[in-house]
Amino acid sequence: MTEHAITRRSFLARSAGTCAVVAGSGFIGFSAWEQARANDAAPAPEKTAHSLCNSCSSKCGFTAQVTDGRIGIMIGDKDHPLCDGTLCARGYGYASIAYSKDRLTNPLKKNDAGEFEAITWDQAFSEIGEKVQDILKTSGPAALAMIQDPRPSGSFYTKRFMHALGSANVYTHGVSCNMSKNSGMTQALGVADFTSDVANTDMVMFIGRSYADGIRPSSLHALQKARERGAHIVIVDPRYNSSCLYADEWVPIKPATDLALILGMAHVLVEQDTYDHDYVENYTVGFEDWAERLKEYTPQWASEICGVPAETIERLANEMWEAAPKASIEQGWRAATGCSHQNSGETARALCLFNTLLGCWGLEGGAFFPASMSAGKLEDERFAAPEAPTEKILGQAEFPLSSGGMGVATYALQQVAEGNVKGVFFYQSNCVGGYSNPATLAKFLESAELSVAIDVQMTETCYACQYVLPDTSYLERLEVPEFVGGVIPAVSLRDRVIDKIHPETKPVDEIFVGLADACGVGEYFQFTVDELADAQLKTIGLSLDELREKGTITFPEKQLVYELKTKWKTPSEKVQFTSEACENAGFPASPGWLEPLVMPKEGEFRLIGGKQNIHAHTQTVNIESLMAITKQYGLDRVWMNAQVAADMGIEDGDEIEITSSEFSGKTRVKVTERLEPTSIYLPSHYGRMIPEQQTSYGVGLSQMDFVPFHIEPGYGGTMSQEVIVTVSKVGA
Ligand SMILES: Nc1nc2c(c(=O)[nH]1)N[C@H]1C(S)=C(S)[C@@H](COP(=O)(O)OP(=O)(O)OC[C@H]3O[C@@H](n4cnc5c(=O)[nH]c(N)nc54)[C@H](O)[C@@H]3O)O[C@H]1N2
Ligand SMILES: Nc1nc2c(c(=O)[nH]1)N[C@H]1C(S)=C(S)[C@@H](COP(=O)(O)OP(=O)(O)OC[C@H]3O[C@@H](n4cnc5c(=O)[nH]c(N)nc54)[C@H](O)[C@@H]3O)O[C@H]1N2
Ligand code: SF4
Ligand SMILES: [Mo]
Repeated sequence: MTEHAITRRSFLARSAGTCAVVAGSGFIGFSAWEQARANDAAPAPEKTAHSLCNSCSSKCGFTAQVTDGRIGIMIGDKDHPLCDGTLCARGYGYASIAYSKDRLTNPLKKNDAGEFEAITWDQAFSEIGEKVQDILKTSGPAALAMIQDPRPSGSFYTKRFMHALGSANVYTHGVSCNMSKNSGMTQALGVADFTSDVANTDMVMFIGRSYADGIRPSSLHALQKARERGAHIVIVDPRYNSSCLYADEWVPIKPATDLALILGMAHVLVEQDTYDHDYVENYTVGFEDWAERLKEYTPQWASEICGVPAETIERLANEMWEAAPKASIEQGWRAATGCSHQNSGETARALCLFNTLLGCWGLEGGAFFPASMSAGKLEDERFAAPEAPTEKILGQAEFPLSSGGMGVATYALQQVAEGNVKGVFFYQSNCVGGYSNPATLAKFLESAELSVAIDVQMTETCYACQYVLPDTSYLERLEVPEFVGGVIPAVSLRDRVIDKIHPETKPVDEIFVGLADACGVGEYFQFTVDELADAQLKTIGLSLDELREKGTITFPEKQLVYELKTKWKTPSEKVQFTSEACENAGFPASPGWLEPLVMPKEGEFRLIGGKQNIHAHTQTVNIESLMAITKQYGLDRVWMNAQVAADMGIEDGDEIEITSSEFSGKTRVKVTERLEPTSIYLPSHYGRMIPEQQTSYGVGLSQMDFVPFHIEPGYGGTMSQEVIVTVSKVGA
């Protein structure tokens, strides 16, 4: 038997477990595919280099083969905790951004007619530097803000630059992602994240989280293992999402009402006295307060709000208790707990407290807290950090529960219109296109004295700015090492894979050195990124050369050990059924029912979003190969419940018009039984109206266009699904 034949057979065998997903959601068994490709006859690469995917925040590590100066085969790292040996379709597709015909190639400045003109880097740096210094003189450092998507060098350089200028205002995309989840969890547990041990669980409930759509490879692998082990997998979602292919049960729910479901399940366990008494007595505070509050939240009460039958609520609670401690509700990411509704933060808090009743914290099959590793302190004074500003990030006072590390970016932009913020930078962020209502955010930015977007392609955010600076693509630059938490933590490198393609682009480190020099704080940037990366690695006994060679290095000595977690980083050092900070922010001490901001009436719908496994946010729809899949399967269609559609005389494939208070748009409909009747589901990625993005221009509708600008009280989330729409058939 030839080597190729063996590969082919193992390819087929290893693909078997993922066949169902191929049919349902449009991707293949990647690890098998990678293996098969790697072993196929291909031109010998002239070099290999290691990088981190830049398509989503998981930043999976991979080794790339380079042939004729172009990237070819990409092989995901087995040791990378999030990649787990597999890249997803977006990861492969997105690599072609380097060669996109729509790349930004020169610094641009908007002229008086509102059109962009190419300028030199010297002009860009000196004009931006002058304006920053003016703002500092007239309004002080708090009048500057930086909005960035946390990537290795991006995080380092943006923060250092802003701190050097004296400003604490460094924001992430958290407001439109996981801000309320992290903040609610912090109130209950004192940490912002936990990981359900899905691979080893006996029962797991997913509430508004789909591993097979919102992909992180390691999570999807864990789900596959749970399925193979015969774990009880429950998906609570208004939509039969792609993860339902692995599940025993789809529980359709009215969106924005998950809090009622969780309170109803908690009521059952507390009333029946079936919860982990030992854990609750020894390692928590405030249980009596929550138990008292839960009395009114019967399964019947919850059912009327969330639409899940009372018997199902009771059964699910009991099944979770029977499986405990090898059971948990998974934490979610964006949809139910992250940022979508007025009650997202409180939903996250209640979710943690329900898991506490199961006594599952830290145990195998329950929920754990990933092990981590980081670089030590850099001794060389060239790297000494500028003094951290003493003020809090702007918005912390107004949204006291918001996770300080992320900041309420949308509030910062609103403060531009109020005249309190005068200069705004965006690094690798399509804030205007995706954090809240784009028209409102763009309007806020009109008042800025200075606005700068650093990107690789023209976007809604670039359009709204005065200056646009072209970064290299991620394949063309080295970044600082990325430390990744997991069962076994690791460090991984994004290295230069290919040579720079457009001579007038600059990598992130050089852009910030140039900006810092022009703004008068160049003394904090007297090193190259190579020197910095090497110095960081030296603090843990490694070197840049070694990491270059290996790509990802693990720390097995730091491996996670399962043990009941009894110490918490909360003010009481216990799990907090009651939180003083929540009370001070106007919430009840322990979480109770909180109405969503809006609820659809007869003839109205809530517009919900959700990821598709071949796209990431707003940035991959302009990738030709990925858009080709969208077009082939009509993935840009909006979903509508079959019964509702029949009642309205709407048929599959019809063009419909969707209207909210902010926007009206037409698109084709997918009529389906896979959606509960009060929702309209709009896939999250489409509706880009940037002519320079030639591939994505005008395909589908953008969820954010429909959403009013508002901010979740206390927690700061963008409430991206607090929007009512009506639907009509075009031409009817
Ligand atoms: N393909 C892909 N994968 C990604 C990303 C990406 O852009 N594309 N981005 C990464 C990032 S940054 C994130 S934040 C995660 C997001 O990961 P997820 O949070 O899993 O992503 P979503 O698809 O936004 O939401 C999950 C599901 O929630 C459902 N849903 C919507 N509203 C509600 C509700 O009110 N209640 C309940 N119970 N369900 C609801 C949606 O139908 C959807 O199926 O994905 C990560 N992985
Ligand atoms: N419409 C819509 N809105 C969303 C979402 C969605 O799916 N759809 N998802 C929500 C969620 S969960 C999140 S986490 C946020 C994500 O919000 P963002 O973090 O803003 O993510 P993207 O929308 O993908 O925009 C990333 C931007 O980075 C640019 N970019 C890509 N590579 C590089 C690079 O190498 N250098 C530089 N300088 N720029 C680069 C892209 O061109 C793009 O403009 O959006 C939220 N809002
Ligand atoms: S999950 Fe996919 S898109 Fe995200 S970093 Fe990994 S390979 Fe890239
Ligand atoms: Mo996100």
